[in-house]
Amino acid sequence: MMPRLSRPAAREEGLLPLTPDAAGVQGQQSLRIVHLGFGAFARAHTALYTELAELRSQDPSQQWRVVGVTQRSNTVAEQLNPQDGLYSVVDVGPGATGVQLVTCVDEVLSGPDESDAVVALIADPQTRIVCLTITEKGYRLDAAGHGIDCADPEIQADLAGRAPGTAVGQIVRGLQLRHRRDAGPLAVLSCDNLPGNGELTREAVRSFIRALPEDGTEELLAGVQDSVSFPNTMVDRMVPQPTAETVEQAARALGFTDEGAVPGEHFTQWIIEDDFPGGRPQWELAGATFSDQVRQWEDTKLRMLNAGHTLLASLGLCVGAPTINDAVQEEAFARACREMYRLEVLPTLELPQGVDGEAYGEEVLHRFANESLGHTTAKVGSDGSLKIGPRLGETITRCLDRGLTPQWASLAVGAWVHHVLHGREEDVADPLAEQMRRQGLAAEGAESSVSEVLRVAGLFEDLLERDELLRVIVEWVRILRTGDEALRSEIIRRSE
Ligand code: CS2
Repeated sequence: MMPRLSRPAAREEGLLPLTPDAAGVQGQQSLRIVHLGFGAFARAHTALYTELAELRSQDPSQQWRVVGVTQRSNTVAEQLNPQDGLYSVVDVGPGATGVQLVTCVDEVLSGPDESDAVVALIADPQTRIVCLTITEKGYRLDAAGHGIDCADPEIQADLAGRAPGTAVGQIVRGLQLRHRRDAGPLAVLSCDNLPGNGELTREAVRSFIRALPEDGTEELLAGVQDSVSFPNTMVDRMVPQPTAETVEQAARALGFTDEGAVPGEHFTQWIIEDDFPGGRPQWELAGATFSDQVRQWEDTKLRMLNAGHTLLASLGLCVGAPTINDAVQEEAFARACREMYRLEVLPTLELPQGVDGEAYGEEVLHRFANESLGHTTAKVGSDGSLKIGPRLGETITRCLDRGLTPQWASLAVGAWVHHVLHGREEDVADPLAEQMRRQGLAAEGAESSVSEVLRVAGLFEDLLERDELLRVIVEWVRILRTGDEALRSEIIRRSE
């Protein structure tokens, strides 16, 4: 039996960087990042950047530490806490460079059970950044995306004053306490795949504060305005769920059992707006880019990579392809993705300076074909009701505005609708799955059925008035109903 990873054991093996004391550094200031939604992505991306930045930093006056917070289950806390916060990231596929031990995490709190401790940490003056990777649904935004959804029972319960269970509730309670204590400035850094993620998070926080029943909300809003920043960011790395194989690979490299090991493709990118009033790690030393073109980067990544992911995952789910790699190996599906990029996304997208759109698309397709990654269509295709709007909405709107029929983006929507209506029930992972299927199937005729699913999901409401969009989505759904082969040959026919 291999011993479990822990700080004393890793120190003995020489796997840990020297502590400041041991390195002879006096009076170092320890600063903290509280990371809400400490799942596999956060560990293989954001926390890894902090680790590498700290290892390469030449500034001995500061040390950055991370406390992770889980949103739903305790699994990550159970994996990491017995290992004193240590875990490793396993590089997977072409270009892979091995296994990196991450040592900058102090502990993982369980958001649902320890929310008072989470609030206290957010309010602590040593905390300078609250990072979020809570996925699209974690924000609990209203359908228009202009703030939190006050009809959400969890938000209502948080507003009424319980120990907060939602991420936005925890942030606001933390800010309230910070404000009372005058604990100094803070950056709230959303790292989720939403366009304008910083602005959306600011609006979520502000709308939550405005909805609070107590006094003092005006003052708190002014405090947030003065001392809290919400930088926009674009994050990119494909991180599948860890498997037994990940744990084995980590064990081979470390000589320890690491139950918290996470896999990630070799490619990684992070573009950030530089607005951190309480300071930040030198993430640029780990390869992050500080830029004032974050919006272009976010749009490019969402509308190319994430939209392609959604297209391939939906098609893959319809034909029973288990992974993204399996889906992109199908000639028809790879063609559909290329055509969507070439005809619908690139002509309507403002690229960041110096980026070649066609080459970007080819690189993305190459990354999708990473056969060691095992990124499942089930995972990528989950939560479609929340992912489709940010990934495909802009492309569809802009094409329609120019009189172009976005048939490839509509294929992504059609395949998703088909899966929602006719996939095996247990395979449709979406908070609205049951409602979308029930109401979709109750509607009479293909057209009403499709528009009912989209209506329940709150997708493309105003666009559906334009017959063209509904027509082309319904056309694909009809083809999907006739079978996989008909689908493949229709895609090939239309792309020739
Ligand atoms: C994926 C993303 O699961 C999904 O929805 O599209 O997690 C994707 O892998 C990352 O955004 C890549 O940076």
